Amino acid sequence: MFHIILFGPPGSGKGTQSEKLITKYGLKHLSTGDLLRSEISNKTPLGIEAKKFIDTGLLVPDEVVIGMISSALDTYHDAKGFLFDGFPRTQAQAEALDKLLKFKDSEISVFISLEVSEEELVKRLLNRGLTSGRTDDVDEKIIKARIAEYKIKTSVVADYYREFNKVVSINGEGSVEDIFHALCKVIDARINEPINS
Ligand code: B4P
Repeated sequence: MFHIILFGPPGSGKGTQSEKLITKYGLKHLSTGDLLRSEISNKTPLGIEAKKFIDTGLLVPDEVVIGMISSALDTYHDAKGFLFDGFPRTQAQAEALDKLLKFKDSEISVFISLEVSEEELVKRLLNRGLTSGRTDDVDEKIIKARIAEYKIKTSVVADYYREFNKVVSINGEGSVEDIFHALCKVIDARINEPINS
């Protein structure tokens, strides 16, 4: 099985590139952001709770997102691999994911980090906020809170995977097509490599 983590700050293009990558590589897309937004629009108890965090730019508690990913892994047990988008976002989530994959005799194949300047992130998210209907994209203060939360809690996740030699950084600024090609180059170089080689 081939599993990718697509990593980066809010607005770095994880969702945009994930759509293209799953089509090309036939992986199952697991976006915790999409899963949470679906819970919110269905007004489930989990969604009502998660909305309070998302609307203020904070991360949703670890146990909530780990539970969601755990059940998605069970649901899609016959997938040929997963593309994790927006997960893991804390070290606790990274450790939990490693354990869940170990149960399946599997592990993360590559961790790809999209690098984008803060100025560009704010511009992209405000721009998306004009049409997305996402409450977390319309207010610059909330966007800045999301970026701060990323710096404090999420950027350390790259250090965690760096210890296992799995991290590759990609410039996330430029055209969507150019970034996609850079991602494919990294993936193609690893996809036929035996794990731990
Ligand atoms: P997410 O849904 O993961 O979303 P995101 O970080 O906003 O965006 P992404 O990086 O996917 O950006 P996109 O491609 O869309 O998280 C939302 C919230 O959910 C979090 O703040 C948190 O509260 C909660 N949450 C989610 N997962 C969690 C977890 N694991 N633990 C705890 N809480 C969690 O791109 C953004 C914009 O840029 C788009 O408009 C796009 O068109 C544009 N764009 C993309 N690529 C571009 C390019 N190359 N050039 C110009 N524009 C580009």
